[in-house]
Amino acid sequence: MNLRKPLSTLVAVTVFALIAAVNSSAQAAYQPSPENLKARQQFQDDKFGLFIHWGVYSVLGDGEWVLHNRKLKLHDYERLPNFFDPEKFDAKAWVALAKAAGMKYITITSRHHDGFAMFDTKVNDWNIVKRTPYGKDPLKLLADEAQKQGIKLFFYYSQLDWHHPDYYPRGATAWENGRPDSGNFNSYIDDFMNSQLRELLTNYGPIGGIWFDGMWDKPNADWHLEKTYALIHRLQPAALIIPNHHQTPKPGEDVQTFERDLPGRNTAGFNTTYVSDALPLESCNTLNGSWGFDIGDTKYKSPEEVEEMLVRAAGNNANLLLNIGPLPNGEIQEEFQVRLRAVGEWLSRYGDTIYGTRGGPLAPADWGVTTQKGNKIYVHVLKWNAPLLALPPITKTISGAQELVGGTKVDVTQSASGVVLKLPLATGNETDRVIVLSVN
Ligand code: JFZ
Repeated sequence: MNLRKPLSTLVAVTVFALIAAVNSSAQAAYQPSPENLKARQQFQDDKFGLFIHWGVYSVLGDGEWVLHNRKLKLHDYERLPNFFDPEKFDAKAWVALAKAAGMKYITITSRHHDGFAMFDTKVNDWNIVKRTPYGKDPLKLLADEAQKQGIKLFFYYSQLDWHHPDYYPRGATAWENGRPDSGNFNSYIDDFMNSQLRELLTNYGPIGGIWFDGMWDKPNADWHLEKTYALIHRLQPAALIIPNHHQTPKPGEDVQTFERDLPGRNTAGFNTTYVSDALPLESCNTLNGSWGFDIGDTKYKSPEEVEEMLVRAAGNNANLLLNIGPLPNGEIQEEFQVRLRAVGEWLSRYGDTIYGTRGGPLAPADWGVTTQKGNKIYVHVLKWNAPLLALPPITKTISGAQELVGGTKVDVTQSASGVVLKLPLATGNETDRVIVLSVN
């Protein structure tokens, strides 16, 4: 080293080297555990989950944002738990419905932006056990039942809180709701939120993971993510962290999720176009137009629309997390049940081409998508009515092609310029015509 360099340069160089070292170790600090990596594979194999938005807001039948949308005072909103009494809630029936729909996991709101815990938290009394006539912990009942019926349970957890005084300084969605204009955000995260997370990761058996939402309310705040993520991974190494922050994944996160969108598409306008090639992907959407129960929302998607969403998600190498908002009395309305069961019936015939697959060799297109598993490529023809389908080249050699349903042989020609399939005639209005290619 040139000792004649001024001391200031030396110091600057040393400080720079130190910062670089600390930075790179922060990036490299998260090494997913073997359990976690295994859980990621399983998550990708599972492909289809049930999203549930359910809270005291359900009583008003005006969605989970009603507190904010109607600019209510907390003092008034706090009356709601007094008449939240889901006497018809039946954990066994909910889990059985998810299974009948062909879903492999459930992600339920442990608390939404109103901060109201739908579980037995000891950290404060803004929760279902303390404040409602129901007085029980539905998440515990659901966790036990999920365990029994062999389906995974994830907890949605809102980091954004419209009710807690320490959620301060407040974020983009703030309004004058009667909270004091002071509070300790560090305490909100470290003492309050992390204590609740500790409860969720300790008292409910093995859980699938935590689905975070709300960071977008204060995008520049320090959310102490490393600390929170480390806590979760320490308590349950296999639990997956799934953040709905609409940004590039950060260290410690295990799944990249896209809200009302296929990965990278950003038709919703608030997602990122960046798609991780390392993390499992998930796309969430609603069965009607709403997350929480909305009494005026009759925009139900048909089973065929849901099937197409699921197929397109799989072709994009992503899971589909499909939402329903149960009624305040704990029932799941008939319109949802009928549609979910129909999708499950369809999956009993088409599931092989979805579960356990990964995105196929061809880029998703308007005509359809491909999925793959072992030595099979599944060509999902969604929108194509002509007799010949010309596809881009596939590197693997195709040794045979047949229809999934019925097994009829399909004529296929493969050359350096592409693959041409002679499609069977469409018989009516099937959502998805699947051609199975055997490759080696
Ligand atoms: C969020 C929640 O606010 C919503 O209630 C629901 O739980 C959904 C799954 O997730 O939705 C968002 C979040 C952020 C934006 C839009 C919808 N955003 O930043 O535009």
